[in-house]
Amino acid sequence: MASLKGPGEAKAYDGSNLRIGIVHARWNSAIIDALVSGAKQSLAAAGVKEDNIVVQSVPGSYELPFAVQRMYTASQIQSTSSGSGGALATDLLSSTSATDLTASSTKPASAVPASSTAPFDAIIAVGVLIKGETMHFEYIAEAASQGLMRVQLDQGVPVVFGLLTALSDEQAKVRAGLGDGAHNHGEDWGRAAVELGVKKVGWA
Ligand code: DLZ
Repeated sequence: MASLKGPGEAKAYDGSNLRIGIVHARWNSAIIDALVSGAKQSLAAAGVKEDNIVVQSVPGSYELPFAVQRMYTASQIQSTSSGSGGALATDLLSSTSATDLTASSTKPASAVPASSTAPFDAIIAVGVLIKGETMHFEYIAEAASQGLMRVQLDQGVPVVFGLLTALSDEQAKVRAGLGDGAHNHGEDWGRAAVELGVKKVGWA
């Protein structure tokens, strides 16, 4: 029987026009590496070009909201100053009509160069918090969660919540696909980034 949990049936969205950022914390790096790798696999499977996936890191999860905010605004500046990227971004925005919402993007893959300078279509924030003896876990989880939500609403860019809040090492490992039958949540985050990147315009 299919599991009750999870994102439901996955539709295939075409990510070949997208530019996606990944920013990850370095705390608990073995688990982080597996999650980032899972996210990148899903992005590649959806057609996102390798050169259009930009990966940055920060020390810990507490730094994620600031990093996402800077990554996105820097990509906007880069896009307007490089000319072609700005034009490309405008072109892409106007190319997706409201009726495209659940369909794959209709733009030909060749429309986006292998290495784009357009603003990010979505950013995945990846962190792993494992509960310890102090209150760090609670404070960082709360601050990072609120901060990531604030950034996506303030900036108008989809931010995928790739923050594991595990009560034990084992819980974190299982959610990073490390172990028999374990599911890598990073794969879901990659798919979520593509879906939101495709859908982010034309909600009217
Ligand atoms: C300090 C701290 C602790 C105790 N635990 C974690 C953790 O489990 N996962 C994580 O991503 N970061 C942790 N950090 C680091 C903070 O997120 C942050 O990097 C520092 O407090 C510096 O601002």
